[in-house]
Amino acid sequence: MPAYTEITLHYFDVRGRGQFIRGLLTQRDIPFSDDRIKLNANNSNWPEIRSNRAVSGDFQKLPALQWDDMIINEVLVILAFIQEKLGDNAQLDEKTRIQHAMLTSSAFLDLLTPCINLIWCDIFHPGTDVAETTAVFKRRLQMHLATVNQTLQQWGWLNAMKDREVMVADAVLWEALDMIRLTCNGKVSLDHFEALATFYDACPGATTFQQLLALKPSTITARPGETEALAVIHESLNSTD
Ligand SMILES: N[C@@H](CCC(=O)N[C@@H](CS)C(=O)NCC(=O)O)C(=O)O
Repeated sequence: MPAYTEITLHYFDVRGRGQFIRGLLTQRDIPFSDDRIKLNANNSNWPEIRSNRAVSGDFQKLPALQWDDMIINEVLVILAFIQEKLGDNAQLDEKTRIQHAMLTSSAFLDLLTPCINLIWCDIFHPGTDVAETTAVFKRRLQMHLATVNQTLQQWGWLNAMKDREVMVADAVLWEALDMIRLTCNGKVSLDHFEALATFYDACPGATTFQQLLALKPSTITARPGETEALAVIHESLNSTD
């Protein structure tokens, strides 16, 4: 990657859909400006920030990644772009490249995004039964975790991971597992998912990811009252088997 590249990540000052980008760029020693956008108490400053496309990009959502004169929206597109720019695609054969892309997509869409949606559920879906939504979330999450666990074993992910740099898929999967831990307060355990449990502990990026979070502790989402919303979710999980 040329040394003169100027990179800015515009994202809210939360973990959400952006922390894994911060984690990956940090782990890979890529200098970037971490534009952490602070929302006020009721998020009322967002419309003005949103309308500034130099920050929010063509799709007026975050994250938006500024890479020299280009601004990129859409997490999966941003991640594919970074993977290419870091030169990682060139390190992987075609089959492995596709595996990385599939794992990135599934970790983001099937594991991480549902945590965010659950935390926001009663705001985005007024009148929703949070306990029932949480029970459905838990069942589906456990199914996805079992699938990803089996797939990592089949692909020999843990062994392959030792011989290469930390890549996009690792960063997203690690963040998804950590977000699940916080969202579920330990009620969805990795104990039965050996490959995932080993990955979570032994991923070579884990120390960097944890250090970054310790340095700048953040809520998972920008939902007002996230702590209280999580307490309701945890209580709901306590009453499911
Ligand atoms: N499809 C987009 C979704 C991005 C998204 O929903 N971002 C949220 C923050 S995590 C956002 O910008 N919300 C404000 C809004 O939708 O107005 C992606 O994958 O990047």
